[in-house]
Amino acid sequence: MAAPAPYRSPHGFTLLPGYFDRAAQQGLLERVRDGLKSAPLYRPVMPRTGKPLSVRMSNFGPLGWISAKTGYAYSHSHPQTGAPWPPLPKLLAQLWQDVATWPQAPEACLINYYDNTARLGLHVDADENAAQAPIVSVSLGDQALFRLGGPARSDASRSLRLSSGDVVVLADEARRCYHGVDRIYGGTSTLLRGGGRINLTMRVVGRATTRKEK
Ligand code: MD3
Ligand code: FE
Repeated sequence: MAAPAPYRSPHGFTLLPGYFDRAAQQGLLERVRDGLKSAPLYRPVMPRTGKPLSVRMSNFGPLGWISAKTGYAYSHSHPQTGAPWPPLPKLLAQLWQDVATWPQAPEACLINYYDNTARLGLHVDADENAAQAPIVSVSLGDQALFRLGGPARSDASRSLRLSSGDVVVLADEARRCYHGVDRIYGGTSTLLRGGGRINLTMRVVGRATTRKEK
């Protein structure tokens, strides 16, 4: 009798636990706070319904991912201020160079802020024309219960905790998998005064700005 197949992480999923030490996390956080001065966190709304997300967002880089009543898009400017997004901090550009193994630099870095009640429903990241390029993620602050499924919404999923300083690289098959954040564990980190969690995801967008109705 064959043993049950082991549950394998999708090919291309790499978790680098504790990649950034506390000092580096603090440095990164300072850069994020600088950027948020000119590009404040805003609360995106769902396409069509206009229902607000619980996660608040902003971006670094020439392009930023936005969600509005009209759809998801990559935009050159902040939806509320109309100003261009702040440049990607050097520390993050360096991280991409060190872990992405991709010739092109990231064009967008989405900043997600979760308070202790925020969550992010299961979804795939499909608004990038550069669908082959990896995504690199950094977690700062409170731990998150992250869920990673397969390429179909109904595929089995597994959950893992992401902690402050963790880096995740999503390439190949993993890049196309469903994922979400089921909960934040308040009080598990002292990095963010006031608590909560920041997640940064660097992406190559490719070609022109997209606007897709979903
Ligand atoms: C797995 N962010 O911004 S980061 C997102 O913790 C997003 O804020 C989550 O999902 C967060 O779109 C997860 C890790 C991550 C990022 C992109 C992925 C995992 C992924 C794309 C495909 C599969
Ligand atoms: Fe995602």
